[in-house]
Amino acid sequence: MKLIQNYIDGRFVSGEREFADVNPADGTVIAQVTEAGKAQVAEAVNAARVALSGEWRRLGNRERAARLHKVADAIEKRFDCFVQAEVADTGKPVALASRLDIPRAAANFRVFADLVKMAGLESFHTETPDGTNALNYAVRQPLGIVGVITPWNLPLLLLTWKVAPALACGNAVVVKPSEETPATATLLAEAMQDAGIPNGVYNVVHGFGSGSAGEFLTQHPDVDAVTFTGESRTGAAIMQSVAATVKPVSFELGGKNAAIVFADCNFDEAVKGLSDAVFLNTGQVCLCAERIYVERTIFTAFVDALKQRAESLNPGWPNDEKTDLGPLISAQHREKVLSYYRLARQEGATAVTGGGVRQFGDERDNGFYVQPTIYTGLSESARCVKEEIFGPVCHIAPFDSEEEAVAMANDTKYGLAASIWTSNLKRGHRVGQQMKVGITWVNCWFLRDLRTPFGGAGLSGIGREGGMHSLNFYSELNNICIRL
Ligand code: NAD
Ligand code: 6OD
Repeated sequence: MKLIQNYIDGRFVSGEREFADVNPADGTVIAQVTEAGKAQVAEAVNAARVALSGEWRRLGNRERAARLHKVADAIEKRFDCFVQAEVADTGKPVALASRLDIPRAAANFRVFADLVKMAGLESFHTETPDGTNALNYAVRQPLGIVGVITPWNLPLLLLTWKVAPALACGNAVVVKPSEETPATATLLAEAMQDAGIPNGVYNVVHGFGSGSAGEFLTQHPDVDAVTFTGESRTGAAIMQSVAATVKPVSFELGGKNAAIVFADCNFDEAVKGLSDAVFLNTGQVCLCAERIYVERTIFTAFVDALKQRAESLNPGWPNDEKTDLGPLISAQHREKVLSYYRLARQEGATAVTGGGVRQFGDERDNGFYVQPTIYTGLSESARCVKEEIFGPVCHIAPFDSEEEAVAMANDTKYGLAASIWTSNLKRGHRVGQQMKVGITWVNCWFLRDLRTPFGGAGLSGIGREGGMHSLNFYSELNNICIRL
């Protein structure tokens, strides 16, 4: 059986305990994973500290950037290995991992490598009362050791989205990938070795959250900052954990994202775009639309068209190129999604399509597939309209006026993303600017430019990453004031 190990100080190391890595498509165990105990997490933090005073500290931005490009080269060289590891861990369609997850991992390194070379810094000429004047300028310094904790839905994409800017800024990292998807973080260590990233700069500790590697990392007094993507509830626990040592945090958390579809939209594009926004990655993308508000005059036609798209999806083996809907990540997550399917019925929803488990009559019935599902008829206060489900499911409700649509879209404690579908660009700008979220798309969804601010309001997060926002989080600015 394959063993996925921790990676500490440039070495692949085992630990005291192991846990199983399960293939969500058929429930089989595909690997054993080494769980890092408290002492091993401390070893990783120590290795990172030592690395910070070695060769890594002496490299300028240009040389660090060159090595990050080499990491991207090394990911591309192992493209098929990364795709296969991600597909086996997550059950996502191979076409999706090849198109999105792995290319984005390489792009994350390239973008932040280029950005750190180009980025300027503030400077001010300051007039003083005695007329001698002063020059102020800021320099960027690494934060030190960054603890990186990531989820299972886009494992390598989200891990590298944080590791790449952290390394670009000269930090060392200790990453704790999700226990559900450990493979690609360890594979990335090989790419780091190829690229000449010094030992101790990139470390991986595997394990769980509370009482395991995740908590040991956030509580470690020598970790200088924590960057986390995951559930809002976990964000709250991590916040408590880092409070004692006052670590800066960057949190990318959950969402209950709305889409607003106006009658003047390009109907076919809206249906296609929202089919992706609901069902991509089996609905396991934090940006997915779980609430769709449709102008009443096109409500019935839109519901019918989205139903047709849902029913034309091709659930199947992840490695089949024709598959466009994989399983959910785990038995536990499937039980959570199915509990919302049951709750929707209790709350009085109409199931337009789906609402149950997908059966195949083969080994996939031991995996974690559910039916893509569309509900209508719920009240805006229903729990299924308020709480993040994180599956291939949405609720569609009609609206009569722009004001009503905006009010319903904003009536949530989350604030991650929204999408607006209209041919009236004035309306697109006007409604977009009223959304209480970190990211609004107009006539598109999940269209990314990595220089733009990315993050959420309310329960959806703290801070912004992307472009200069990432460089600002992953570095400490030291302002130098010189009397002239
Ligand atoms: P999760 O919060 O359960 O786990 C995320 C990571 O945190 C895992 O590595 C886990 O082991 C670790 N963890 C759990 N408890 C911890 C603790 N007490 N201390 C330290 N670490 C701990 O999230 P998940 O189920 O893996 O991912 C799904 C969630 O992530 C959804 O809510 C989704 O919306 C959110 N998400 C948000 C974004 C974003 O960019 N905003 C992106 C992807 C996923
Ligand atoms: O595209 C990104 O940079 C990003 N952080 C996406 C998050 C997706 C959530 O599942």
